[in-house]
Amino acid sequence: MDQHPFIPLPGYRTRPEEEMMQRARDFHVELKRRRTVRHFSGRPVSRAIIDECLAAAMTAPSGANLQPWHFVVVSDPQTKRRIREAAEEEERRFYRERAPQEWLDALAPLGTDEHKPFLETAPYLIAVFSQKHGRLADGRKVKHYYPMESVGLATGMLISALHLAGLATLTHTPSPMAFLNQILGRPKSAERPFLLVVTGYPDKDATVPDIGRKPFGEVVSYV
Ligand code: IYR
Repeated sequence: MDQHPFIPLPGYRTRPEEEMMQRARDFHVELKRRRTVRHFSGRPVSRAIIDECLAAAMTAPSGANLQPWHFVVVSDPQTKRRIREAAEEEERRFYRERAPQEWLDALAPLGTDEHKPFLETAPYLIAVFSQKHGRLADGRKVKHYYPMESVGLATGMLISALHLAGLATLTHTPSPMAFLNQILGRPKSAERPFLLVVTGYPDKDATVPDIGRKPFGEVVSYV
């Protein structure tokens, strides 16, 4: 394949260092306010906002720029119910049989269990799929590289965009998630469900666990 034409870096401008610091700080402060929320209001959210956030997610870097992702935005109540029922069935097995004690102990402080009412209350469930391969117009397969890493980056950008827009999110990973391929009609051979981004306004009585983050110096080293 021919190399793409190369163009001058579009839209880049240098900024005074003070402005850089202010922007970095503002972004940090804003992201620090993001919390995983498990109590959603049923208040509808305009699809245009979701689309804008998805468009932001799709700017993520990806292996060989092959963009190995697909997003299914679910708002249909019947489909949400089917997803809730399937997820709760898996989660029951997880909490009662499959999860090793060590895992249950790690989750205990967060108070999660097999009940997932938010899968019906939240106006949107965004199912993120990672694609092992894509298809050319003529049906030929195109292998994707680093799909998990790429989709992880896009999902991080998606939850940041949704947060910045003023919405609450919950990254939910029912395990196993193969039922999502079936319910949402996505090809099983090419696509793996990555996670569900439960999206909406927080319930007015929403609470979150009082947790923090590791100290900076523990997480960052300079060499
Ligand atoms: N998927 C289960 C369990 C769970 C696992 C992890 I790792 C979490 O950070 C939270 C929950 C559930 O959603 O309840």
